[in-house]
Amino acid sequence: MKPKAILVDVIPKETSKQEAETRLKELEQLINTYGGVAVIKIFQKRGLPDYETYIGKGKVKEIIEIAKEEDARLVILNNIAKPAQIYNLSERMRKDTKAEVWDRVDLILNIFDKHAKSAEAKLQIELAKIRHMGPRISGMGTELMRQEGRTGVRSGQGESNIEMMKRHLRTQELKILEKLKHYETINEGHRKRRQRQNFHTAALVGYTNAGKSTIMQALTGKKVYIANELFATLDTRVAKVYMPEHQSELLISDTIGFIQDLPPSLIKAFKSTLSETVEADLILHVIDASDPQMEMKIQVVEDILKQLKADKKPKIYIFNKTDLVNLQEQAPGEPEQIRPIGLMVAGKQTAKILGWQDKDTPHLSLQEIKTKYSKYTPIFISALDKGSKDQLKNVLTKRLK
Ligand SMILES: Nc1nc2c(ncn2[C@@H]2O[C@H](COP(=O)(O)OP(=O)(O)OP(=O)(O)O)[C@@H](O)[C@H]2O)c(=O)[nH]1
Ligand SMILES: [Mg+2]
Repeated sequence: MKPKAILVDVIPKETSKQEAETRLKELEQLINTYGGVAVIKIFQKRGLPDYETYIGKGKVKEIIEIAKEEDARLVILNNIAKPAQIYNLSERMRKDTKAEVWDRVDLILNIFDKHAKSAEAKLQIELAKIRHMGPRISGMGTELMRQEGRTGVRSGQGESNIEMMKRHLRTQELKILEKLKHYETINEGHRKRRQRQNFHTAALVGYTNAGKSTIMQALTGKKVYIANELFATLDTRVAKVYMPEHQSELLISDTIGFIQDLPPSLIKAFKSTLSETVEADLILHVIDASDPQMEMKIQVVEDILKQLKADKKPKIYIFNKTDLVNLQEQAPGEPEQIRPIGLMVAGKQTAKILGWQDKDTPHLSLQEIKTKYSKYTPIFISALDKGSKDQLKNVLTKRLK
């Protein structure tokens, strides 16, 4: 049976209704990807999270009641909480319910854990878990968390135990880093060889589920895993496509997708997987044009590229899934019409179901998008369409000159 989950999001007071709904919708997709099912979605508007339990006291009581009623096994907090806050909340839940408490990063890490196939991906996840969960990853941590979680009480003995645990985790971390070095050396070797062969390289990046792997397959013919779920891809694949004008092969890499609210430590843990992106000559930023949150997601991806120090590279913006949107050009002389991207056919249906106000969504016309992102040679494709391969190759040929 799928574990039942209660989804909770603590959001700043000024968050719009649409943003709040989309955040919870994304969290629901994440729990589905994990294999669970959301029984209720709750948000709480607060200036600051509760010091002890992240969620305010009243809400905690409410959640306990729901968890009992629904026999929920998981409470997922859509935020990044401190280990002590998760511990305190877990203790409250444990008294009356069977529910475990995870924050957003715990959930993402558990999805990674389930999907990871390569030894390299598994090591990176282990590293991220140590960094995020700290003492929570092993049962050993429970008593220590109790000590740390008790506000204001810190015995000398407790302190030294915590130090001991931290040392232990640090040793584990170094062991994994050592093993990961081995993969980095191999990857580095591959990259050097390609450089010697004078191959150009392009890296597909983008928010998770934007269609990166579909584009990879369309361009190169290489069979890759494609699915309507978040984090379908967790490692990096490289395949080539012949570029007649350059009389050489272009190497395309497809990698893990990005998502909002990722702690930098998690991105750092995936350094070895993401090195293909960092080293590429050209970045292909894939964007789901049918997504109402398109612009926010572009920003998330740009921020992560910055953290990876890959933001200054030449880029192409690939607006994908245009089959789901209505994209006619404005005929000359016609009055300006709103042709919104980011809240199109699919977006409008979703908006209706969720009862969003249209005014919440910033509308951008096709022309506005072309102007705004002109630096990045924006192209508009549907990766499912046979013609997309030639469209992409044309743009690549132009940009690689
Ligand atoms: N309608 C439509 N669906 C698309 C298009 N491109 C991809 N999809 C679908 O979108 C979903 C996600 O595609 P993927 O290629 O797996 O996306 P991704 O960016 O690799 O996602 P992750 O690896 O999970 O980060 C799949 O169900 C695809 O079939 C498109 O142009 N139009
Ligand atoms: Mg993928």
